[in-house]
Amino acid sequence: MARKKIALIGGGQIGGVLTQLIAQRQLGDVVLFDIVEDLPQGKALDIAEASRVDGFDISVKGTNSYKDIEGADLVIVTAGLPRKPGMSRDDLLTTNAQIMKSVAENVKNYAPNSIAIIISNPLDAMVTLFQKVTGISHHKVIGQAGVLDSSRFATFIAWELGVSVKDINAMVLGGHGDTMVPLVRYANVNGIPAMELLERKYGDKTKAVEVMKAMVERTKMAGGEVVKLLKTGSAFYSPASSAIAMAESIIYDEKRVLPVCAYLQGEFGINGYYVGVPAVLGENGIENILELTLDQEEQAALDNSVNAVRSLVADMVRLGF
Ligand code: TXD
Repeated sequence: MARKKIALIGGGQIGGVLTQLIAQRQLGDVVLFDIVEDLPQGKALDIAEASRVDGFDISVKGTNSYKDIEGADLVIVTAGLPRKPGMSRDDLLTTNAQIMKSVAENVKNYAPNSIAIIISNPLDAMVTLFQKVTGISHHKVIGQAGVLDSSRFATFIAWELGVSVKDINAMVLGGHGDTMVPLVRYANVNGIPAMELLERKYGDKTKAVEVMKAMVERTKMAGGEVVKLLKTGSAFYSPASSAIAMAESIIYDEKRVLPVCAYLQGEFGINGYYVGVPAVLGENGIENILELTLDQEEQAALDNSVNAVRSLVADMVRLGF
């Protein structure tokens, strides 16, 4: 099998970790692009020099020239500013839309047949813009948010119940903002509803609901919690790992069911917007969107989240993008 070519646009914090993870897992040859001179070359050299110790023989190239991404099979975009303490993701809109537009124009030129995973914030708007500018089919332009938000939710549940996080299934739907929708009713430990285990732990339904509510709130604010601690940027290890899970499912055609930012055409009653939903990821990108029954409260929360995405996209259009 020919080795895949993976282009990473943005050689900052997430781009660097992505490069290392791809190298260690030998997912494909990496081209790391950034506009900052020498930065991607320096990171690529540093990571390549670990090849003997880590035992990988893929090529890792840093570049400031878009020509080097030519023919990439997979493109992962992290270009754009991260949040500083006190900022919301939406505060990044104007700056990052400008960056995303130029990234998309170049991907359109050099890698129009690629599948793209977008990570830059504000996520839902950036995916929308990237797809619009490149014209790449919707099912091949996918946003990363849900895998991370769900992993955060699962981590908190595992800590609370004192069980391995490997046995937690928990999903977060909706936009990648404060209105995201952690699905409590479907959260489980190897099939056992998380709420049932919480009720048994506390012997009290009200207390169990209160504890779950706190975990839901922490999940929604988890990005901000990290920003506040780091002070100079936002989370980067976990977003990189999350994008790698998506990339692996695509490259190895695993058909994993992952919550991703996908373009909806009527699913969940939503039409014409990119929103976080469970999807099957395989060699063709998004191969299926899995709909599930939501109760009234869950559907209302999802609708509220979609409204936030809608107004973000409207703001972006108003700004001329
Ligand atoms: O789950 C998620 N989707 C996210 C998204 C979780 C955490 C952070 N998320 C967002 O990813 C964050 O808000 C940012 O918008 C992106 C990238 O975060 P990162 O932490 O990697 O930011 P850095 O370290 O500032 O890196 C961004 C790089 C930096 O090296 C810039 O020089 C580069 O982007 N950059 C560009 N690259 C290419 N082309 C252009 N025009 C460009 N402009 C800046």
